[in-house]
Amino acid sequence: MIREQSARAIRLSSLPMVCVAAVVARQSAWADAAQGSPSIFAPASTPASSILGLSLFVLSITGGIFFTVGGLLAWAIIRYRARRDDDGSEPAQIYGSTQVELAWTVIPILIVVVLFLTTARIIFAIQDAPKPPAALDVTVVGHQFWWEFRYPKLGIVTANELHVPVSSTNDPKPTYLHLLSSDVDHSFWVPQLAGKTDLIPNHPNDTWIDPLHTGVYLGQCAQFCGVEHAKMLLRVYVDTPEQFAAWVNKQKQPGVQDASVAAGRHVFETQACTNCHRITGTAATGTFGPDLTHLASRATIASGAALNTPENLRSWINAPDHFKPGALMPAMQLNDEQVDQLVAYLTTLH
Ligand code: HEC
Ligand SMILES: [Cu+2]
Repeated sequence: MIREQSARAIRLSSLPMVCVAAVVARQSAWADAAQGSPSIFAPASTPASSILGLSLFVLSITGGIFFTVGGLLAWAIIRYRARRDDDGSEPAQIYGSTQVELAWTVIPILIVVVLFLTTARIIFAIQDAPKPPAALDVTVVGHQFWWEFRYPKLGIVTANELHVPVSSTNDPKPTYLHLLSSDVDHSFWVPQLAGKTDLIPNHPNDTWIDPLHTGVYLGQCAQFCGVEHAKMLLRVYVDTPEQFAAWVNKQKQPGVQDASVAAGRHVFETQACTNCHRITGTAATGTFGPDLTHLASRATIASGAALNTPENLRSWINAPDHFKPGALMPAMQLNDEQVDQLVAYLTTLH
């Protein structure tokens, strides 16, 4: 019975070890699947790497404390358990020990000071990083429930899918993000690129990323901002310098004018769509919803809620609630022909 109990105690006390081992094993799997898996264990940018380094440091110190305290506790429980031949008398009672009390006061204070200083050092290293002249500036505006991206120096406005150039240690090309909100609190979080930074109304925040590998990095609004908060996803495309230049060139063009879809454009321009959406080169100048000038260049619609396919566009226009119950775009009550024409038009907007 007793042997069984101690075996169980050992099994329980080794549980956290097993968890840590599992996390470490998964970590290499995550690193392989780096892209597409929004994992803090596969950093691809300096701020994210610094934060992971700090987390592992804190985890190793707190893990050390956990195993020391847990181990001593388990040892005391087993070593001094009740035995059949106990006479029931109390053990000797000892009060006050200056050494022991000093030790358990001073050591924790030192540990907290070390954790505090290393954390503060990383926070300031990220916040105060000097901005190189080659840095790209992007203004990110949080909306219920989508992201607006403005490139003030390039004259580009887009939504939900951020394009940035790849950076390297020799030739740093970081992207500096200026974070604003048009309504409530949101939080910009792409775990592989940087820590969370909130977008607060009337309180601009700044952060930066310097992605070191090309690819798509996924993220998500990390602050509850309303019913559709969970479907306020982020995609960051890290492009080669050539891909990025080509993307910039395309985004600077006004909306494609394709005569074969003039009927769809007419529906768009004569419905309330124009109050909320902008398509440069048309009468539509609304800013309440995403800029649609280059809608067809995006892989997803509605902030990652659905893939950008003609069928999904049709469902979206008929009933935005189908993908995003509570989305702030109304169902427009158009007939099938109008929706078909609209979808045909929207799919030409490369
Ligand atoms: C009252 C304002 C409003 C009106 C009117 C409106 N929309 Fe929207 N639209 C929005 C908002 C807000 C979103 C973003 C929803 C989200 O992702 O949560 C949106 C998203 C979209 C998207 C997805 C864009 C993207 O990049 O993800 C498309 C396409 C779209 N609207 C088309 C239309 C069309 C076509 C009409 C007219 C038939 C229309 N909208 C009318 C507000 C509006
Ligand atoms: Cu949000």
